[in-house]
Amino acid sequence: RSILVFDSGVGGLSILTEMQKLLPQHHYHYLFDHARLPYGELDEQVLIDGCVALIVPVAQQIQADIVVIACNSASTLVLPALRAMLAIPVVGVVPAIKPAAQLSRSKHIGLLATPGTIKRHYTHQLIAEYASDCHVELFGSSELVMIAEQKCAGLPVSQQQLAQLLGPVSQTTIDVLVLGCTHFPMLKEEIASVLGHGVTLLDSGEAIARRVQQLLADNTHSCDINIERGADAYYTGTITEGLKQLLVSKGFNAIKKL
Ligand code: DGN
Repeated sequence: RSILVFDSGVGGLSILTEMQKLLPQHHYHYLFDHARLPYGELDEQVLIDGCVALIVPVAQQIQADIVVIACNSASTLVLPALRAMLAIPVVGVVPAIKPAAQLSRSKHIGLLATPGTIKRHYTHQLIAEYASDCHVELFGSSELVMIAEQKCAGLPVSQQQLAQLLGPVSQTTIDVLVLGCTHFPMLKEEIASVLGHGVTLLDSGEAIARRVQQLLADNTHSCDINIERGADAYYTGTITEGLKQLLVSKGFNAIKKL
């Protein structure tokens, strides 16, 4: 099958990795909107219109069987518009609030995401529905997104800068931190070393891979003919040589600028 994975930048690769582990038999195409990164700062209507205009033609062109919006900032906003335009399943990635609330012993958890995800109605609804017994602290950061981008471009990550950015998180007594931005699992080790053993980090990668597995198994209009289609990466804006290397190492045939 052909799976289109979308993000503003490299964050979606954290979701892609989990899907490739669970479902290695499929073709993964990666589309990212570097021209408008970071999404956490964008006007909501600009984000909805931009995502629809970018994703729909690529999904049609590659004859995607499923689209994964591997971005919390976009998923908390654009899913209804995309589903109205596409006849295939569209899976979103949203913060792992429910498992975090279940896992927490102290019932004091944190959500680290982009400023956009932190303020979304969708996120507040998730918290009200699944974590009403918890005290949930919200931390928004676009700087961490850019640090994850730098890391994937092959540049060093300053542990000191990271410790400074995570200062407000360190000062709390949370026992579970939701990584509510797909860029943040790229920095999991660095974040863990700042926060120490007392805080469990939780992201949505594995849950999304299982959801995709379920949808592909359920899909009644599946094509039985296994056509070998190449899997490519598509991007807007610019990318560095370091990021190009990373994408090549992920096995994409071609890296194409839109
Ligand atoms: N990776 C995206 C997310 O999960 O929210 C957004 C990163 C960004 O563009 N700010």
